[in-house]
Amino acid sequence: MAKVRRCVYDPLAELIAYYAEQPQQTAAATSRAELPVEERLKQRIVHGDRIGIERDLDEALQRYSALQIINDILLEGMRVVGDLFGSGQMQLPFVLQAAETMKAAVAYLEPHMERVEDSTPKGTIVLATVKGDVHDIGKNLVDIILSNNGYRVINLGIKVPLEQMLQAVEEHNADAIGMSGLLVKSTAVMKENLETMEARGIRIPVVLGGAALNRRFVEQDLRAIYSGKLAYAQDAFDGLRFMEELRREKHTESIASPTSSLEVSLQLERIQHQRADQPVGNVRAERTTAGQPVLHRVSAVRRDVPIPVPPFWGSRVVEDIPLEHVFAFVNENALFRGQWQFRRGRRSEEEFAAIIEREARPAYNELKLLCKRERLLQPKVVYGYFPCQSEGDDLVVYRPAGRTGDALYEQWSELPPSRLRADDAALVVWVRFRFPRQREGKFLCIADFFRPVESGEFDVVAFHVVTIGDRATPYAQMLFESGRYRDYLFFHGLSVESAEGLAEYWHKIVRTELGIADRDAPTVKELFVQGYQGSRYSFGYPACPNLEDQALIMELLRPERIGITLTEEYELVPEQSTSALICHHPEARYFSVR
Ligand code: B1M
Repeated sequence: MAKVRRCVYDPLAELIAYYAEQPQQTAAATSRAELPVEERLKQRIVHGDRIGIERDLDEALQRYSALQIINDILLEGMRVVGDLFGSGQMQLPFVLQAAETMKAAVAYLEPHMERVEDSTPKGTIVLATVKGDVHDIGKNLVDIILSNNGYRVINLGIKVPLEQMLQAVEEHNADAIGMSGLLVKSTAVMKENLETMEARGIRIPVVLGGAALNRRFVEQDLRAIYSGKLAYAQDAFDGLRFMEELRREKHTESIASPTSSLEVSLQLERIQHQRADQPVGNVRAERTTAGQPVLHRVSAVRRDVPIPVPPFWGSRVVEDIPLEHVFAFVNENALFRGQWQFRRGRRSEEEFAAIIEREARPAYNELKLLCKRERLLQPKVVYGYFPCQSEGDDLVVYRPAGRTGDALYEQWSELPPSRLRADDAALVVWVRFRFPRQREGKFLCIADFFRPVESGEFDVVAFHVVTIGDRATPYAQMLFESGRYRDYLFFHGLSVESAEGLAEYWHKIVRTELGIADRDAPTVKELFVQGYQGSRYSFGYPACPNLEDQALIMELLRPERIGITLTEEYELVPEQSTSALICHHPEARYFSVR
């Protein structure tokens, strides 16, 4: 039988294959020492091993210029890293470790790059989180990947108005703008920015990314309004591919179609929509302003379920919350896979679980200790229980008639800690929420989960705003700025998931205080999939998408008391904060209004 012989030796392919087999292992120093210096340096990049790299760099400097070392050796290593990441064989934390090594190597070589052209970057991008948005991490990951792959990144930070971006483009003669954002609001800001640029005849290439963005919106809606090159980037490596393509185009001076070839894969935020089976709603008769009767379909949600008694009315602040209680409610799946981006790829469940235990869990345990010791996370909650009634699709929240101003932001001792009836207390309307209703399926609306005004009874609604405090953001920023990229990803991820964990934990406290926690599932994991009575709805999510209603929660709870403010685009600051309306009704579940 003829032997299959490999006749082409491709060192890059060999290197990829080698690391694919053992991506996270540090090569034994002895065997590495025997390799030619070029291979040694590449290995160091791929393994993220920078201890003693200066020796190898000095040796390489005897044969190559600093620029040759960067372009032909180190960047080659980063290319392997990119390929391993792209094929699912390397996890993001290791990519960042490689980037850290790259940064350290470039910093060491910098004094050797004397000629101006030596330090010429492959291209320049102005990068920013758009106006009103405080989300940093997505953009910073793009910064790390680009700047350690030979590009110059002018990172303008968060809440950046378009004018500032354009000014930076001019000042730095940039080749592209990258805009990032967390919320749907930010996608509207991106659209506005593109419209303004189009109107002014600016055609600089733009790349957009962020959680609430999707490829269809960018490639269909936004491309229609902007005639410059425009691309959607699902992750930081898509940002890199965009810049590489731009560079290629620039070099060949060919005019590529804006719809061409960026190999970005579509990631749409997939919301679990309930199946629109048979309409199961009831019909509600209403009148138009002209007095004409109209029929609205409403849900068949029961309106006579028992109303729990809250432990107090009004609101209070809680600051002495042990971190262990919060950590117990951190969703590890969201942390490891969502934030730290450990991917299973083509591995078996068992192999993936082993990676998590070996690489993620020790880092998690260490980080928890650090956060406790240094008090980096300081959980705080403001929450309260309020009398309420539904009125059509509205939820009306009441206050005691005699309370106004600062007196609203304490416990309302004049109200009895019992169920309230219309003639029990002098209540007046304080805040009114208007919720959207499903136009198909069950015709649900959050207001349906509360006693209607006609019942003469007051229901109880809880609200909370939680934060893990104001030390996390500057600490994360410090890690990023000092090039500790892996630590940055880990710490930032834990900080935001701790905010979510705190919300989950506090929801449990509320259920306990309302006396409905006996319906809780036995494990925390099951609580993450609503294994309890009632629901925690956050504005901006699919059942109550109106983010502006954040302002009404601010009015009800005044979360400034725990250091939280709202941006002009209704984002909470610090970013590791979240708010919710908590509802006790047994039929209240997550749903989506389209
Ligand atoms: Co919430 N959240 N959240 N949240 N959260 C989203 C963003 C949401 C889409 C969920 C949903 O509706 N299904 C939704 C926004 C929808 C909307 O705007 N209406 C939402 C909402 C509503 C909210 C709150 C408003 C809820 C509330 O409290 N009422 C609130 C707002 C927070 C605030 O105001 N400060 C809130 C809070 C939170 C937590 C704090 C609990 C937590 C952390 C948030 C944070 O990171 N700051 C959280 C989380 C975890 C999420 C999801 C689940 C994940 C976001 C995340 O951290 N991703 C998110 C839903 C989702 O995305 N599945 C959701 C990890 C991060 C590394 O990725 O920044 O997207 P990201 O960056 C990625 C890519 O997007 C890309 O590369 C990066 C690396 O892969 N990328 C670029 C980003 N920018 C790029 C630029 C580029 C190229 C690539 O070139 C320029």
